[in-house]
Amino acid sequence: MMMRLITAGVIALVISVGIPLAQGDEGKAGQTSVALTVHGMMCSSCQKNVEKTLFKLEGVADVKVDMKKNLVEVRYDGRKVTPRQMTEALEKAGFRSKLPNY
Ligand SMILES: [Cu+2]
Repeated sequence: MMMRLITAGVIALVISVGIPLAQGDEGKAGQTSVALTVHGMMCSSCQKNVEKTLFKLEGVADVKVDMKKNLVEVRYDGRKVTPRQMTEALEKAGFRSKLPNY
């Protein structure tokens, strides 16, 4: 189980579209991003619900929703939260969601 979580985290890191962090950029240390696939967003209220759900997780710094593509890009602190925790929170809120390449 733990191994699975770590593997998922590593994969998400590899796939993440984050710009390489400049060394010494302390405020953003540990930050990376992941693009989750999220289904079931039909209107701006769904979109807000997705944003709210993700921002409730500690370590989530930014959420960008592309409803047409069913994509949600999340910038987060990888030391505090994992993409899997994000998809689990979204599932609980009623949105079918997937990690990249799952
Ligand atoms: Cu809606």
